[in-house]
Amino acid sequence: MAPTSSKRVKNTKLTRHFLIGNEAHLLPHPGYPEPPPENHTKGWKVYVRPLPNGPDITTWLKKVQFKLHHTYNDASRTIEAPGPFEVQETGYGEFGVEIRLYFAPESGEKAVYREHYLVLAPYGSEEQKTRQERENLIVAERLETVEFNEPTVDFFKTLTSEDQFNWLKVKKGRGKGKKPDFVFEGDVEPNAQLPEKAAADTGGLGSGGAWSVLYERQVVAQLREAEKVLDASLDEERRGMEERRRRMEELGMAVAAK
Ligand code: SLL
Repeated sequence: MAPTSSKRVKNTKLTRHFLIGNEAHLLPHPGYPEPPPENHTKGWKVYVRPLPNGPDITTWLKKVQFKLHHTYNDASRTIEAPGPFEVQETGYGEFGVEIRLYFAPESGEKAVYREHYLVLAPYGSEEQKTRQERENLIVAERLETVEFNEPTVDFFKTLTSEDQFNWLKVKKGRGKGKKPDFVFEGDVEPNAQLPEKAAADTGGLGSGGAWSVLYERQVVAQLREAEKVLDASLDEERRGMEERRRRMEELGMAVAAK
């Protein structure tokens, strides 16, 4: 591997969205020990996951540490990439799971902390609770965001690479050289997040590439420019109106003075 560059890409912020949550079932439930451990009435799984159609999170997420309630043996559970970043357990009570996210080494970023409070009992409207009970499934998850400000050059490269979407694609035979081609099949498309840069983007507006963050920035810049022009002409219009009003007043006074 090439030596890691600590050079940073200026004026650039990359964000990644992902999910933190838990699912829970009343025991007994398939996939959990039977009989359940004494006093344990719930089976649950706490997790850090990519968005269903989003880029691969292992591009930036290399390790997740889940810290459970101290009543658990080995309360600290560490999951390395490629994951899945999840911990399955049984228990009786809810508590806050402490979650530490560790980033790719080339990012030079320190680990960040999140907390997820386990939800093991039905919640929401009566209708929602009834459904959760009927399905014996509770899901409590939320959208999370990490921001990488002025990422290192190497990290920027991995975070803008097309490969991040390969996990949504199907391997198709062999492409040019030795690499397999990855192609989208069915209705799975990476639509949850704009790619930083369109695959075939040669830069510039109207270059025919897909919508991307780069393209979006250019459009925003153009709109700002247009807004400035419009503001200037509005100002001019306002000055003109003021001038006309002043002259009419003068005329009116001239007429009244006669
Ligand atoms: C509560 N404050 O009382 C919480 C504590 C404890 C969670 C929740 C069993 C651990 C084990 C378990 O569910 N601990 O027996 O290994 O609701």
